[in-house]
Amino acid sequence: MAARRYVVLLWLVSAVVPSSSFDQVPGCYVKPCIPGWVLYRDQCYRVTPQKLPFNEAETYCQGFANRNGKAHLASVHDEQENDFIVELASSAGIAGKDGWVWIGLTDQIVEGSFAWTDGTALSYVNWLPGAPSDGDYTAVRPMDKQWNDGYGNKRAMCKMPSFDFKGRVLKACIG
Ligand SMILES: [Ca+2]
Repeated sequence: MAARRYVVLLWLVSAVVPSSSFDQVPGCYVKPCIPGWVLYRDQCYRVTPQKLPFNEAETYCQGFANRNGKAHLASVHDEQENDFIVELASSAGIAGKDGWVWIGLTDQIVEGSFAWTDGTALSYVNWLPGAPSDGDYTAVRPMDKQWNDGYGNKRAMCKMPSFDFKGRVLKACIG
């Protein structure tokens, strides 16, 4: 039993977090999010430290995963989740009229048909007046909480299931 638990721990450590993250924050973590990610409802969120093109940001997010699923650019499903994302982006220093953060909404596959990169249903939008126009990728601006479509390099909001999503409790130790 103990041996099996050890194997699970090793798997979790190797699968969930890049070693560099563990190197920075030694200790044991018992649900719900890996270090640097913030829990909201049953999901964990993190703003990328670097500015990236939309599709590279999606790939970056997908580098984080646990047994409940992998991260994607964040989908946003209601005003409360939008408010949470805005607050997290603001706390990461994204502010002002030029302060935007990618979320996972794109119409790059079928022009005019927006879809979330995590495959969840499009149930809520918060476009700026006049948006979307001719961009393929969506960002939210904390200043007014609204969305616009565009291009370029931006910091991005990643979202992944928490460890105890579906009632599971997992533990990872480092250092
Ligand atoms: Ca488009």
